[in-house]
Amino acid sequence: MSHSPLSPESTIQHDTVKHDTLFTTPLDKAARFSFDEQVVACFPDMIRRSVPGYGQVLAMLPIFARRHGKYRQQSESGQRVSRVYDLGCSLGGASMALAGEFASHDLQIKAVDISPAMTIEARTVLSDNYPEHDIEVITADIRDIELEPCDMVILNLTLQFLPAADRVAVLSKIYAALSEGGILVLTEKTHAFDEQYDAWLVERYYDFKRANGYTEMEISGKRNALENVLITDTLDEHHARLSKIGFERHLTWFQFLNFVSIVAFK
Ligand code: GEK
Repeated sequence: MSHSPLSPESTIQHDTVKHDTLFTTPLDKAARFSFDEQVVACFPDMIRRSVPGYGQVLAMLPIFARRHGKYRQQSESGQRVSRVYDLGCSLGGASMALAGEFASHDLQIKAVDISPAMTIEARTVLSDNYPEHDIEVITADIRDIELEPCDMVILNLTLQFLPAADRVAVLSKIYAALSEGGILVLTEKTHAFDEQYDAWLVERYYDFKRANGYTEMEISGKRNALENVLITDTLDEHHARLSKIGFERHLTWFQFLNFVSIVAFK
């Protein structure tokens, strides 16, 4: 399968991708969003229709990797490689975007997700599409794993699912693992500190979802299910935390409504 790197559609295209109909029936109030088989089946459709700029962010990852992955690491066979972590990989959309733009021997990708339903599918999709590439899909909690020295870490819409108290520890571990010259790409849903701005951004975000075919019931069902599961920070909080951890330079390179992506340089 080939993807046009700058196409917003450059995400996983399965023959079996289901349309996201998860919240078309009223949910039990206590139902919480979880990354199970039901979500896996419609995930590529869901993420493209729910995350403004998802395709554009993925498309830039190989471009960043080319600039900052300088073959600083060594693979098991002794080859110089750029090692990239895709943390909270879901179905491996970011890993797919990277593998598609690199020769198999240049990159070593380690894709990690806590949900076995996600990693089972990610393993199949990645090995079907890039059988020659050095890609390991690991089922684990990113709070528990040790990271090998690496050139780039991708946290694409993942940090927001960790308890707030655990975020510094995970980011510190990433900072420690990155080689000098390496980067962290951190993409997150955020909220604005100012209530009026926040209300405007949230309303326009719901307009974005409506424009992508979601109904009022689906929008409110998802909002309720994500309550206390997806906990956003403000953009300022993200930058302050990165500084505190030790990143001297970090900038917001992408913003689309309440979704932002930051690059932090080691
Ligand atoms: C993409 N990055 O397509 N450890 C590991 N994984 C976790 C943890 C944890 N502690 N908590 C949540 N996850 C992807 C999209 S989705 C974003 C990322 C979304 C995983 C969770 O299982 C899910 O697969 C992923 O983080 C978040 O580029 O659905 O909005």
